[in-house]
Amino acid sequence: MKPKLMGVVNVTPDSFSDGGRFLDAEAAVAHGRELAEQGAGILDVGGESTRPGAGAVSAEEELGRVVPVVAGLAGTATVSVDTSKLEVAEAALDAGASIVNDVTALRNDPEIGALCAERDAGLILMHMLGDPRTMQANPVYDDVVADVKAFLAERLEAAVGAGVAKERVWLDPGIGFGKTLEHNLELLRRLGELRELGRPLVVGTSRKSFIGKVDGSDVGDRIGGTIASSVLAMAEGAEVLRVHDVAQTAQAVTVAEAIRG
Ligand code: HH2
Repeated sequence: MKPKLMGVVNVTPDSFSDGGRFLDAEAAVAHGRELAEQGAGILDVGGESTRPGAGAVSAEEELGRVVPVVAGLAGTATVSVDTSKLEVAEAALDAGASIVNDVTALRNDPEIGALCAERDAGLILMHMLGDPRTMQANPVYDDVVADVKAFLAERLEAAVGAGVAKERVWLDPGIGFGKTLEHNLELLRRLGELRELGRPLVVGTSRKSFIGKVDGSDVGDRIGGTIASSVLAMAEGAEVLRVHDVAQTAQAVTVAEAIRG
């Protein structure tokens, strides 16, 4: 099955790859519309950077960044909000988002589970070791794939316990979130094992530093690595690919799908 593309719409001054460029809400909405035209079926709007070492943002500030962009994009595509804060998730759902993308998998604000249940919203649960300030310090796993799988299984249970329909939950191994280069490569190589959890997999490799660690490329020059990793994730069963470069990834996915038949 051809995966859906989730286009990244960052409204932050400090995102690692496009920080500051779309701070202006109007520009962010225009960017989101362009990504939808290029083939993004989902637009992921985020107002807090999760870059390693990034500073925290208040709920008020994050809300101010995210809500006008969600409202401007609702109706253009399915909108997800990339947040770990209950207030921001709630305001974004009010403004027209239908998915909450929580990179803390309900650990920061467990009540996001009840909110999604009540609104029948989709929920993305992502694996992260530690938090963005500390996650890259010295990540250690017994077996990174087994550990991530056990974590996601436990978080899926927590979401279902909070009332979220299992069918509304998507799972994400969290490429780059508390992982060494080897951890990231191993997760991508063995992604298929996570399909045993029985939920669609979301994978975000776009422009991430593991690509630069493989070939020395800078963040602005990682489209090739993004496409290679996205297409291999697709071959391993990823159903959603979270990317900045939608047009190029859409072409890659379309050609890969044509070859697979
Ligand atoms: N990666 C980032 C942010 N949110 N959400 C999911 N589900 N999966 C990911 O892999 C993921 C995510 C980091 O990328 P980006 O949004 O470009 O950077 P920043 O967090 O600095 O805005």
